Order: sequence, then structure tokens, then C-alpha cells
Amino acid sequence: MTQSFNRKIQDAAEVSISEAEEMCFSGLLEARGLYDAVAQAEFLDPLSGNFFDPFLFKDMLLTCEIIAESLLQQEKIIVYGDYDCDGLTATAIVVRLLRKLNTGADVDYMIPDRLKDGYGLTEKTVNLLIAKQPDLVITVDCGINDYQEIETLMQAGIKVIVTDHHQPDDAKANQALTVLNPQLADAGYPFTGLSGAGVAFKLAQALVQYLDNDQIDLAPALCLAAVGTVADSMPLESENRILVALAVSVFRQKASLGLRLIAEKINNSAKIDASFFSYSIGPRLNAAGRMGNITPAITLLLSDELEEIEKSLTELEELNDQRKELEQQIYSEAIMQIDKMSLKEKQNMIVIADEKWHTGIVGIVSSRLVEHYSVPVITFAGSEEGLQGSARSAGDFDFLAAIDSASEYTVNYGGHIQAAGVTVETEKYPAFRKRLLDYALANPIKKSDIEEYQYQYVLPHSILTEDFAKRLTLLEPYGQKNEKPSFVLENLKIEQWRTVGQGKHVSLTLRLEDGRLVSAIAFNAQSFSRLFRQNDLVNLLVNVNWQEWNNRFSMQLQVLDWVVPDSDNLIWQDSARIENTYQLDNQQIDNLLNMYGLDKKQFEISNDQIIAVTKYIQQYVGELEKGFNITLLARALVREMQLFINPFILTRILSMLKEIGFIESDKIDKNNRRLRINHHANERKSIQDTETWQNLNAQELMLNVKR
Ligand SMILES: [Mn+2]
Repeated sequence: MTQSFNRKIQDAAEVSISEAEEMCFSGLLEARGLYDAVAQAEFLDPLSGNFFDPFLFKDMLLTCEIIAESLLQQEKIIVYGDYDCDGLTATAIVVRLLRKLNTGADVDYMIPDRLKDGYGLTEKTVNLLIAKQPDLVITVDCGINDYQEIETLMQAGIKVIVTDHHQPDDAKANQALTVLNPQLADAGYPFTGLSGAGVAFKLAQALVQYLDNDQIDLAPALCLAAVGTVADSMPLESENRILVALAVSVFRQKASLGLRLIAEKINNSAKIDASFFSYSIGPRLNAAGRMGNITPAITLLLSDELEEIEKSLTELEELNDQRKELEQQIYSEAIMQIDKMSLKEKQNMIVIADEKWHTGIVGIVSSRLVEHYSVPVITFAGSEEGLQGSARSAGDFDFLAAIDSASEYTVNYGGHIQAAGVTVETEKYPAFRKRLLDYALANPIKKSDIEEYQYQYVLPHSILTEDFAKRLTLLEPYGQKNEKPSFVLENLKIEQWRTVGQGKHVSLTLRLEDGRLVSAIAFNAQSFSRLFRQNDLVNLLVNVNWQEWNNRFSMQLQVLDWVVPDSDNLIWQDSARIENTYQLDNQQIDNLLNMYGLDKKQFEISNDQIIAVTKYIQQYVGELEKGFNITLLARALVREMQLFINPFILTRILSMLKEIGFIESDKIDKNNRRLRINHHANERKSIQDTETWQNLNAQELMLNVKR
């Protein structure tokens, strides 16, 4: 798919601008698996799309009958939810609707405590439920595999309806009266990608239809469902794309007061989009569960009283700040642990634990570590039963299957291919860890997945117009399975640059080949701003944004990465891709050379280079502490030290300097890292004793470095 796209773009040089733009645009659609005109048109106009009939769920009609009867009889109904953003929004959808449908109905909710109860129905929460004596329990975003607990509820004379979207364990049948789960083989529903809140929304649609109620506006429920869908990382395709696009378009007018208040307080002048759901709303609602105080989150979603909502939002902000602080602390400690591991121990999967870590936070830490190391990660914290871990996958790696292979050592576990939770007794942890690492070694991530993701499109300058930027917004909302496209722009001339945002970011004016000027922003680029020079040519990896600020729209490039143009060499052009291939191939050079037709000489490392890099670090450590980009640093070395070097060699030298204890370094994000000189290293190895040196030397890549 990327092949044909690339060919199209190359041909584009010989055709008119509009034809070239057309080719580029259709290439972007094809890259999303959309080949025929009908599918493309549907994708480009999600607002005109239709939802599936909720009654396609084979249990939907019976579910509506049971709930309607229960409301009619003024029975006591409890919605049993989950503490994450998807579970909270799902709970809010059902509770709000039932209370609206029958203002006299006794509708309550219960959400387990993430830290004390854990996920789903448990023996303890079932007893709490029974004590409340409900007539009907409706689960949302959970329950599908809680057979025993549901049986207990039913035996206590309580009716149970399960709504969920988690993978069912097919071995056993759920005892509930009805089950709504698109993942069930016989669910009858055509789209499996719904979130827990999405399933709750389908139930809301069905109930309103069933009761023939035209008074109830489903738009607030739609907004809640969209937030849950995006926060739970569900694929933004099919019905989910329609759901999120619709919610974005009505959010400021129709969302419940609590959600609107978050938007007002945090994002008042910018446009509402899916990333606002995932980066602004999701983490705030999730913080409540993580920190063990769900009240402000659910109150914010259920209440319509401004004062109560404002108080909840303030509390939520505090919880979110606490969460961030804890997360940073655990993340740094995790990095220190990983730094001490041998390469073997961490190159296929990272498994780390500390009893002092917080069980509510380890999941986000795992996610950040996956981003950092591009391997599956599981992080454990101490819990009552031993160690509780949260796993996040990379590429196509099936984490649930990995844990299956070590199930004999677990107390319990569950989840998806991409993310899973597991509890292990402390004594069994070493054996569990070894089994997982063995599994990861035997089942490495497929390279193609990462390469596909890494592949970038080279955009001809002529296409880069305001119309093109505006047109790209048709691909929104972006999210899972619909990533924001990024492009390589070659030979841009730096016309002007200045630091903005208290000196943290760099704002650039760039000249295109046809003489036009475009503006660009590079976030967190302050420390290499010294490296920019007027009239420099740069190749950039960018997002092309059409952005709104105070009701004015403009095109702006957002710089994701820097590529140095004065070479057609792939090591400079796409150092991230080279690096990834090298890492994934267990740091072997031969395949890399064959794959990309590169010359081995480009990878050879000399003593002079090591000395020059060391000197440069000593001179500029103040800047490098704040953050740098490998490509730009390599370029600075070429310029200022008159040295042959490239990003690959620089990366290897930094590894060696780290291994001997001269520097400490970590990644800030995918493209930027920082380092500092380690003044406290007690004993320094010689450079020839480092694993990096030995590995490179074994591949005959070390030149004139004498022992
Ligand atoms: Mn969910």
C-alpha cells in the first residue's frame, strides 16, 4: 500500500498541482484500506453516515422489555460500572437515561474501587450489591466473564443484564438474563469495535425507540459515548467514526454540563476534536480511579448542578496533578531499573516490578515505556495478593497469549491483545518473569508492523496549500486505526526562527521551493535552536495542521522530526527507521545493509569520533541536559567538530558512554532525548568492555580502537 502511494507521489512531479493533490489524497485514503469510491465517500462524510440498528443485537429486544418493565414497576435498579473513563461514561449514559425515562424510578450505580476491589464483579462487590437489595443489576463495560458472581446475584433473586465489550471467554456461558457484547460470536451485531460506553449508547438508542419516547435528546449520551470510545482506544472506523464525528460537531452545545465545563476551562479557544477527548478529558476522569477516589469523576458526569460540577472538577484537577507526580516518579525509577538490565533481558520485552509502586499508575508507566523502548512492557506494583501488573503491547504482539503461556504462575489475569492486567504471588514472580521473557524471545514483534507505521510520505511542495491543509481535516477524527498523516518535506529553507512559549518552543518561517513562505512550530526544540542558521536547508517530518485560533484558521506545519538534506543517505534521511530496523534485528548490521543497500563504511566507528563526541558533550552539556534531537546533534558535530559522523554512529557512541558511566541519558519523547554527565559514577568500565563495543567489534565495525 505504501509502495503504490510512493509511486503515485513520484509521478506527481509530472502532473498538475490539482492532479498531484488528488493522487496524494487518494493515496491517504488507500492507506486506510479505502479503495472504492463508495467507501471513500462514506469515510469523508461521517456526519451523513447511519448508525446500525441497535436491535441487531439479538438480546436487545428482551433487554428493553426487562428494563421497561422494571421501570414501570418502580423497581430498584443498580448500574454496575467500571472506574476507567469508558466505564464511567458508560455508567453515566445508562443512569442518566433511566432517571430521565422514569423520574420516580430508583436508579443507583456502583463502581468498584480500583485499588481495593479491582476490575469487574468480585465476591466482595457482589455481597455489597446484594446488601443494597436491587431488583435489577445492569453491568456496563464489565461482567462478561464474571460467571460465578452473576450466578450468585441471580440466586439471590436479582435480575442481571450484562453489557460489555471485553473479549468473552467462550468456554463458559454467562448466566445473565441477557448479554449485549459485540464480541460474542452470536451477538448478531455487525460491528465488533464498540467501547463499553458505545454498547451503553446502543442500549440507550434502543430503549428510546422501544418506549417510543421522542422527548429525550440522545446527544448528551452520544458525547459521553464518544469520550469513552476514544479514551478506551477503540478503532475510529465504521460506527465509531460516525459516533465521534457527530459528538465533535455537537459537543459545545449538547454535551452534559460537566463535559462542557472541562472544555471551557481547558480548551476554550481551540477546536474540540478526538484528541481533546483522549488527552484532556480521558486522563482527568481516569485519574479519579487511579488515585482511588471515583466520586468527583462520576459526579461530574451525572450532575446537572453547576456548583457541584465545579467542585468536582477542582477535585479532579488535584487528583490528576497527584497522578502526574506519582507517574513521573515511578517512570524515572523504572528507567533506572531498566538501565541496569542486560540487553538480552530487555530487547524483546520489559518486565519490571517494585512493591512500592502504585497499582493505579503502573498501566500508564507501561504505556510510556512501550513508547520509549518499542517493546511490550509489563510493570508490577505491590498489592494485597502479591504483585499486580499492567501490560501494554507493541506492534502485533499478543500480550494475552503471552500471559496464557505463564498462567500457572498467576493468581488471575485478563484483558485484550493490546493491554492486560495480571496478579502474581511474589514468590512466583521470578518464574513468571522468566516464562514471559522466553515467550517474547520465541514470538518477536513482526517487523512489518513497525515499518509500516514508520513509513513517511514525501510531499511535493506544490501540494502544500491552505486548501490541502483544509482538505486534510476531512480525514478527522484521528485516533486508533486512523492516525494523523505525517509527511516528509524536503529542502525547506529556514528563513527566520525565534523561540516562543517562554523559550521552550521554536517558531519557524520556512521558504518552499516555489518561493512561498509557510510557518511551522517545533515544540520543545529550544536546546537545539543554536543549531539553526538562516538559509539552512532542512528536511522535516511534519503534520500539516489547519488550525483554529480565536475564530481564525491558518495552515501550520508542526515539526515532528528533523532530517538533514545534504545527503541522499538513508542514515540521515530516516534515522529512526534505520535505528528501529537495527534494534529489531537484534543489532545485526548485515541485514540492515542488504535491506536498504547501504555501505558498511557508513557504520564504522573510530576512536576519533568517540573522543570528539566526548569533548562536545563536556562543552555543551548544559544544552544537552534540556533535550536534543539525535539528527540535529549529529549535524552539529559534523559542522562544529569537522567530523565524519551520522545519527547511527552517534547513537552507538552515546550508548558506550552511558555504559561506561560517563553519561546518564533518557528519552523525552520519540524523537528527543536528554543527557547529563554522571559525576558520581563509582567505577568506570573501559569502553572496550561495553556490550555495545563488543557487539560492534564482533561485526567488524570498530576501527583503530586499541585495547
Ligand atoms: Mn472499556
